Amino acid sequence: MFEKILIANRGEIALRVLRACRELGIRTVAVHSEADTEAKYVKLADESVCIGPAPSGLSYLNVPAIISAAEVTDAEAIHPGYGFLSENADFAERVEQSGFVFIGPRPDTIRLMGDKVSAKDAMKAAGVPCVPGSEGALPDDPKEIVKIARAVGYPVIIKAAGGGGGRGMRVVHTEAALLNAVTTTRSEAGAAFGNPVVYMEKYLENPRHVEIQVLADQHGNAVYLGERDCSMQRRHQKVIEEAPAPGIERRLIARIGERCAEACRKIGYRGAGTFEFLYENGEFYFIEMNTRVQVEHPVTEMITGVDIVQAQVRIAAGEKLWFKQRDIEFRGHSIECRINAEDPFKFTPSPGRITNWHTPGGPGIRVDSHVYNGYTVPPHYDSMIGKLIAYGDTREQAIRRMRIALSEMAVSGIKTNVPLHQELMLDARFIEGGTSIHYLEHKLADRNEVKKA
Ligand code: MV4
Repeated sequence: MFEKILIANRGEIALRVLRACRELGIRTVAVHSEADTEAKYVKLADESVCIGPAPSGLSYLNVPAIISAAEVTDAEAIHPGYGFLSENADFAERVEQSGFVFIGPRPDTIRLMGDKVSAKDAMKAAGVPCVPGSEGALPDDPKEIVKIARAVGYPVIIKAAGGGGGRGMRVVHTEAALLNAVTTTRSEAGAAFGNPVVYMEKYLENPRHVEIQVLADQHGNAVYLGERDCSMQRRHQKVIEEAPAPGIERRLIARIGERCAEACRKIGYRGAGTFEFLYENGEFYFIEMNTRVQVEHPVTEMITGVDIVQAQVRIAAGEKLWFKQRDIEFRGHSIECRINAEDPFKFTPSPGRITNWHTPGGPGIRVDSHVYNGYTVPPHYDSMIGKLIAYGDTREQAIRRMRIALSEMAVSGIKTNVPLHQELMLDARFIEGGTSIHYLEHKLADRNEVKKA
């Protein structure tokens, strides 16, 4: 096992990784920007290194500074967390070339999944069901593009190979709009990602976002840890996640999960990963794979008892998976509310000093947050300041516990989205379960209509 790990991230995930290392008896190095000097995980880490000024481009994305910090502290491995450099294949390569272990997949795998066309090709070849669409990239010939769209059937969606997470896509409803949409998406993609390659899919009008968590070691073993439903989102930012996904048959999850695990074995995947699917009319359609630990990993930990971050570290250290698929039991239900420093109605960021921070507790409640009384939320980064996670024997119990937890939560000095979560935990359609990816945005639009009227 490693003796020392450098954590190349900030906020709640830096603290989460630190705690995983502590339990494994590994010393930690925190790297931080000038804006995060007072952060809790910086104080708790065995060592810390300031890697630059507040803007993330100069600090958390500063590759030479991070590698140097690993060198001067004699760390053996680097955990990238999520966001920042976590899915940057060039960073992973630089880490390994400098003699450190990158806690994540091999750089080639990250590169393969970063290109959404090659990711889909690889998964299709490995037996994962995908959204019907173009065979790989769209050709230049307009006649060919029209032909492909006719075969797929309208509406279609044009996506950038270099995009993902909702960036660089355009829905097309008619042949008349097709070629303009392709041209525009291509040039936007070229400017934004330096890659003008686009592909086409059938546009699914009302799907759910259901993703499968996997773990794979470096010895050819892979398991799936079930699914998460992340359909409750606004502008591609998830707001609530839960596991299991309401109303989906366990047999179907087992079938898709096994396909994902088998795909990991086939491509020699290493570490934790997430297969993102759209789920509509009882069918799963793969869209993208994430090669990092995800924000919402705790709901899976709660229902499986597997510590995903510790697993990432142990796998990176070369351990064989210490359990088999049949050892994994899915028990109970878990819901996560992302707590953001933002206006609960207008969604504008609300950084500043937290003058009172009181977190809930009790049976089945977990709070993953780096925040404390007197902490100042810097304006430079993502507005998420923590996650409230509830567990129950049933979904109903998890919701009841979440309602109580939200009512106990006290935050002063900044605005948070806690009132939005309170509203959602009482929302009839949420309580029923199984809402689509469009539900929250429609609800918020209706809420604004009521306000105007
Ligand atoms: C789609 C889709 C409908 N049909 N692909 C958006 C994020 C990116 N990961 C893929 N996205 C979508 N791809 C097809 N063929 C709808 C979306 C989508 C979406 C997906 C997941 C969660 C929220 C979403 C919000 C809007 C659109």
